[in-house]
Amino acid sequence: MSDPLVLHVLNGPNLNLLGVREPHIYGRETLADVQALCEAAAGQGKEGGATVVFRQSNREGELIDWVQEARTEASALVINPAAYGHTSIALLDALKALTIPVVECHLSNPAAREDFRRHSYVSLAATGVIAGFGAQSYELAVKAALRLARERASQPPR
Ligand code: CA2
Repeated sequence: MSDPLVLHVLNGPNLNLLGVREPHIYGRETLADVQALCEAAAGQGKEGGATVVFRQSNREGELIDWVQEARTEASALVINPAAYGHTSIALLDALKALTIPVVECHLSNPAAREDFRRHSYVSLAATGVIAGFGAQSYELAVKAALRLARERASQPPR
């Protein structure tokens, strides 16, 4: 049997405030609720399920360290870079070093908000982007990332 997949889910600045402020934009779920949603979507603890490593940081350097860690430790990465998606070339450079599938995920739809949210550096390194479905964006992102990881695992090594 193949090794169980490991999915890293990274969350950027201020997402620790989820459910506490601005529920009209980001929903009522807390980050702990989102983590539980991701674990359920990954089938964590079930046969054939993936293990989810779920993290949040307000520090750009810490997020970059975790992206670098995902290079060797994860089968796929889901990242909600929050505002760093719009600003961080350093995060983009770290993501570009990955060969695993990367799914960028947003609660809101940044394309339908202020102009400065329309550009994402992270999108340049993402396999795909899911945005605008609230907490459900994470569920969709986890499913997409694991599907890509499974496809990759079933391909012969190159
Ligand atoms: O929609 C998303 O998921 C965002 O990544 C959220 C970021 C924003 O800068 C992006 O443009 C889109 C903001 C995260 C801040 O989260 C808060 C949650 C509750 C209360 C205050 C901030």
